[in-house]
Amino acid sequence: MLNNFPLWPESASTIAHRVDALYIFLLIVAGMMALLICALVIYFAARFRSRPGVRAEQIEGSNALEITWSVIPFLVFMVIFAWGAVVYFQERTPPTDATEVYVVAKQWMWKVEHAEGQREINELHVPVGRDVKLIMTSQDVIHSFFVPAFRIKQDVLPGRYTVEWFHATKPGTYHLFCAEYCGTQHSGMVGSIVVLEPAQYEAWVNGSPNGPLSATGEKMFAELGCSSCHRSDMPGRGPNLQGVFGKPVELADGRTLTVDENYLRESILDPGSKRVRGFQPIMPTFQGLVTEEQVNALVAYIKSISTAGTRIGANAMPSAVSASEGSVSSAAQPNGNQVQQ
Ligand code: HEC
Ligand SMILES: [Cu+2]
Repeated sequence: MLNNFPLWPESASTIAHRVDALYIFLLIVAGMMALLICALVIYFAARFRSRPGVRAEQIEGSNALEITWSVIPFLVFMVIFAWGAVVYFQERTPPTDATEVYVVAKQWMWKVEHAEGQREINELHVPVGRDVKLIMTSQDVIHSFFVPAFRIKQDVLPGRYTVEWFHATKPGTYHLFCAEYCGTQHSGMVGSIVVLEPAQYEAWVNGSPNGPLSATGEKMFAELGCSSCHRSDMPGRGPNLQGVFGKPVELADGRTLTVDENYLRESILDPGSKRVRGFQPIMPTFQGLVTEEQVNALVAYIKSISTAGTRIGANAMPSAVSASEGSVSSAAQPNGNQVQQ
C-alpha cells in the first residue's frame, strides 16, 4: 500500500515495517492532539466569548482535570518509549550468525570487503533473506551509512568500528547515502545496495578472484611478524590468539572485557591502551603501518581462528614457526611457503 505513496521510501528489510508502524503511530498521536487542541480553542472561544450582562467567572483548580491531563499523556508517552525501545534494540542488535561485511568509508566513497574476499566500491551485493552485519570504519572524517529502503542509518567513525545490520526482504537495487556532511563532495558519496536472489548471489560470490578476507589476514599475520609473538604451538611472548574472540580477557589494570572487533582493532593500532594481564608491554603499535583494509583482514583472521570448524587455511602460525626454526612439521602444512619477516 505504502509503496504507491511517493512520500514514503520503499520498504525492503524486516525492520522497515516496524520503523514505519512506530512512525505512523507518532503521526496519528500528534495529529489527534493537534486536532483536539484546535477544536477546543474554537469551542472555548465561542462558548466563553464576552457577552453583555454576563460576568466572567474565575475557575480555581480541579484535581480530577489535572490528574487526567497528566496521566493520559504519560501513558501515551510510555507506549512510545517502550515501543521505540523494542524497535531500537532490534535494529541495534545484529544476529550472531549474520554474514559479515567490512565497510571502509573515505572522502568520498564506500569501500566494501566481503568475508569471502570480494571487494567493491559504492556497491554492496547481498543475498535476499539473510542477515547481513556491516562492520564499518572511516579512513578520515565522520560519515554515515544510510539506506532508506532498509530504514537503517549509522555513523561511521574514524578510529573505531561501528556496526549495523539488516535482513533484506526484496531483490532490487536500493539507494545508499552518506548522511553526515563530510566535505565538498559529500552529496556525491552515494552508492547502491544490490539485493540478489540466493542463486544469483552465489554466482556473484564465486566470480571473485580474491581469497577469503581471513586468508588475506592470515598471510599478513605472518608477514607483519605477529606470528613471532602470538603463537599457538607453544607459549610465546604474546598471548595465543586462538579462540580469544568473544571470550573475556583480563587486563593488567584489573578490568575484564569481552574480546570484540573494536578490542582487536585497538590491540593492533594502540596496544598500550589495553594491556593483557600477565604479558610484558612489548607489542609495537601498527598505527600507520597498516591500512584500514589490512586491519579488517587481520581482525577477520583472528575471528576465524576463534570459530571452531570454520577456520580457513589453518596453520599459518606453525608454518611461520617452521620457516624460522626449521621444524620438520612444515611437510604437513598446506601453506608452508609463508615466510616470517
Ligand atoms: C613483539 C611481540 C609482538 C608482536 C610482533 C605483536 N604482538 Fe600482539 N601482543 C603482544 C603482547 C606481549 C600482547 C599482550 C600485552 C598487550 O596487550 O599489549 C599482545 C596483545 C595482542 C592482542 C590482544 C590479545 C588478547 O588476548 O587480548 C592482539 C589482538 C594482538 N596482540 C594482535 C597482534 C597482531 C595482529 C600483530 C601483528 C600485526 C601483533 N599482535 C604483533 C606482543 C606482540
Ligand atoms: Cu561521507
